[in-house]
Amino acid sequence: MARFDAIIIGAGMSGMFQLIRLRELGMKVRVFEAGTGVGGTWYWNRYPGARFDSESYSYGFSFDPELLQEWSWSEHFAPQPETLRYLNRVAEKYELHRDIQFNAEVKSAHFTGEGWHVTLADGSAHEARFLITAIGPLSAHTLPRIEGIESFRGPSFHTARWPKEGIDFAGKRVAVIGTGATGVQTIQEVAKTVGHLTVFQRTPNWCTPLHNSQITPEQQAAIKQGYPEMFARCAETYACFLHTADPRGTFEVTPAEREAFWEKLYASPGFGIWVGNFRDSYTDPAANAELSAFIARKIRERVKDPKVAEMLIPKNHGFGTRRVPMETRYYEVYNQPNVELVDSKATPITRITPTGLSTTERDFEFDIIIYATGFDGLTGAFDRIDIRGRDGASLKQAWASGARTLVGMLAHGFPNMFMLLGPHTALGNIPRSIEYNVEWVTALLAHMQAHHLTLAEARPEAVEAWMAHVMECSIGLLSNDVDSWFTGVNKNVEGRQVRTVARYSGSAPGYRARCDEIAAGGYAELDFSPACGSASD
Ligand code: NA7
Repeated sequence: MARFDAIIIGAGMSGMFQLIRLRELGMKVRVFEAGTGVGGTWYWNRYPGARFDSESYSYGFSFDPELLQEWSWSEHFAPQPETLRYLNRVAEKYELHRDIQFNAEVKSAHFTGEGWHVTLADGSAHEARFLITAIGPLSAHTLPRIEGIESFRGPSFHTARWPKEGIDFAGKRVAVIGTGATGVQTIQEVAKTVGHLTVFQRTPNWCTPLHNSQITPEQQAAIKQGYPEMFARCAETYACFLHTADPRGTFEVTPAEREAFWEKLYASPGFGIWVGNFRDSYTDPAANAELSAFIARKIRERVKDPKVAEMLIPKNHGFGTRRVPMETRYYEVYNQPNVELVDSKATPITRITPTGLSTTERDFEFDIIIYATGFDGLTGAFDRIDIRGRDGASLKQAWASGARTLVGMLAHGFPNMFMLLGPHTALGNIPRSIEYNVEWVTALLAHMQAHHLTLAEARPEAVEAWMAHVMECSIGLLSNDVDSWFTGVNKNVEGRQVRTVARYSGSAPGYRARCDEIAAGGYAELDFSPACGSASD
């Protein structure tokens, strides 16, 4: 059996950066990665049209100034192949491959009393004192629970399991099921070459324009010069984006000013219209209704058939209360004569057949079926590994009615397990949170090394306090009343039918302040063994 100081599960951005930092602590580390390459989300999600919705330069790693100057993003919102190339460049620069085992799916991780015993799908066993999960908040993809799904004779796949060789849609009859951020990116790209496209939409989403463009040489120079200021700005904003809420309330300005502000945001690149809007947009129902009405008008202007336009306008949730898909000529797709929109709420899919699918209303024939049906968010990737802590307690059972963590990185009963991007960390512009979480875990491990501590575990009362804070942050959010991965709902997964406070919705600066306080206070929220202040201290 192979023994390491630390095992990291996952070679996405968090696993990669954690490996770099643990090497600096002199640790012997092994990363287990189910895929055949690094990149995580950007390795798996290779569907056509996959790209950033955050500005490329705000999304890359910030820890290596040399790399920032070396790498030139080609577009303001980079496409997936470019991001994967970037992450491969990082891996190459730091020679990460020598500590990563690919094709290595972790099946179980059991706490032994001294550390973690990890088994892989190939049956091999490995041990380490520390277990670091770098498995991503949106990585456990889910297929719909529809009868006959195995029976379809043509190619069919989930967007997160896209065939590496790619797919030619020319002249093909294609179905896309799902209209979340992924479905929207897929649909607008597939529609360019498809023979006939049928979109199955169960719930419409409020989508707004991305306004992507190439980065000019002048912009490139300014970006490279301005990195320190740009990352400093990301560190100050609510969700680490370049955009942050406008301090004004919706009704503090005149209707004309409001309209002009929204027009400006609608015409500007990126998430500004979502996260840079009036401060009360997602807490005041009246403010949200005004904003939603503005976006609805835009949809009606862009979709020629009024009946189709109405189908595309959400009626049961307001703008921004779910993740806003960013689009490029998405609504215009529905003006194409070879594109049909089917309302899967009114006429649900009843079965997948060998040649297509059936709804309650009619039968469809397809050459290709694409499932853009999303992920078991936040805790799904944890559930798929048999994780057992002290006394054999299962993490899945412990979290059956909702995850319980300390700052999203530790769980009581699971000593020496540290979660990067676990539930209840600040999300938003995710790499910014990844870098913070990795540095925090690294500092904790350095503290343990310095004080000869072998085990660390969140104290139950510290978990209680953090969970109370997580609940408190969520009070008054309109998104609480909407089904989505934000509220822990996935109708395709057993036990995920009821809304919970699944994520941390406080500000990223607030989150970091709390984590910094824990570190500065000598980690009083954690139990250590041997205890702090013992003979070995
Ligand atoms: P999402 O946002 O969870 O979207 C999944 C979509 O799939 C959504 O439209 C679902 O409809 C639809 N869906 C799921 N099951 C079915 C069935 N059985 N029938 C019809 N439609 C179905 O996942 P994405 O991958 O788009 O985005 C996830 C995140 O990745 C995103 O937030 C970004 O941060 C990146 P529903 O809305 O549940 O009615």
